Amino acid sequence: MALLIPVLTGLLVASVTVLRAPSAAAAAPLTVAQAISSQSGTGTVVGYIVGEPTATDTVRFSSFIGDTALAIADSAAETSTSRMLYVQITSSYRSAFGLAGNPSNVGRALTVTGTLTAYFSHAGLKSPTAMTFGGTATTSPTATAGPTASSTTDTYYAAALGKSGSSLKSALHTIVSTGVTTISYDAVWNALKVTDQDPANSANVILLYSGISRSKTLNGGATGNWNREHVWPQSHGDFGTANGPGTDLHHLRPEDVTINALRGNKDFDTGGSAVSGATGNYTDADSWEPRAAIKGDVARMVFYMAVRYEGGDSWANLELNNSTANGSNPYLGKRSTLLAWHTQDPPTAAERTRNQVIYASYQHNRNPFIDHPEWAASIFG
Ligand SMILES: [Ca+2]
Ligand SMILES: [Ca+2]
Repeated sequence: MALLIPVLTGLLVASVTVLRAPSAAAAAPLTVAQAISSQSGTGTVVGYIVGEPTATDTVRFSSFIGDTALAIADSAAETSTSRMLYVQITSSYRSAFGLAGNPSNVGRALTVTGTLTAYFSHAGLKSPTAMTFGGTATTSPTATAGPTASSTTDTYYAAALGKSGSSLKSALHTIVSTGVTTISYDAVWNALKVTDQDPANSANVILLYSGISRSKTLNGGATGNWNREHVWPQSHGDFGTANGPGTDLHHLRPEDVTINALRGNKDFDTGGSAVSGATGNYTDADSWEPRAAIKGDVARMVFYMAVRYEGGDSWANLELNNSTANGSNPYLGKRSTLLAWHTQDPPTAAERTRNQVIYASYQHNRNPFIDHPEWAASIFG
């Protein structure tokens, strides 16, 4: 029995470590204290919302007057402004995070990514690129899916950390193109049954645009079936379905046959008429607007494609541009709209889990823009 105790203690420690891992997966979050002491570059910070800063040394803890700034701290009970980080709330985040409109947000955990720089002449974070409630992923699927600790993704991205712009893109291209396993187009069917399984019903997959849960067994080409949607259309670069971009799980998703055909090879942009059978999606002659919950997912999928495929192999150099008339050119638009969608709809735990499953079980490469949302603006902004 005496021998068992250290073993059990060891197991407990190991369990705790595994459960903690997902919370650190996104971008090695900083504490508020760390963010206050390293006011440079971009970073992801986790803290508790404590109030609304109105001046360098003044924070309101109630009776809020605006939606443009937050004070966060490592303790939800913090009252000293010297231990708070002042966070700018830009327009797209105000309705959800502003305290005048949402006073009950006080006390909630916040994960925010942005530029670590003075705000109100105080340690701050400005120009956020992602803001979510909670300390990032806390669900268990990623805990069992494999290594997602920050140390692991930091190792994966080691050659990219600290870079920006074209040098960041170049480093990421090498990282996501090295040691990759490609799968056949036929193997994509079974892979999607795993990567896109309905978390509430293991017999079903979730269809990307329509959001419908449908039986895994209804894969095929008939009306009422689901098939393999290429979020980066095959014709934009003419890559077909040989092992490569046409079978890359990072942008392949299940979709209803009819809805898939309606999307066709359109570029992405806002506007158009509501799509029958896919609530929240809109389309017109030259563009497709996905529903709100997947706008960011779509953006990050095509960001990945533009970095993964650079023309140095047998495939076209895929690139984003601001056109919605790309036809069969190896380009996809509209870059500015996709960047806005990426900001509006930051990565969720489910999206991170999908990335991890592709990495661990299929392709052995990752989508960097799910792990490091702040890299999108640096490369495509
Ligand atoms: Ca989403
Ligand atoms: Ca490219």
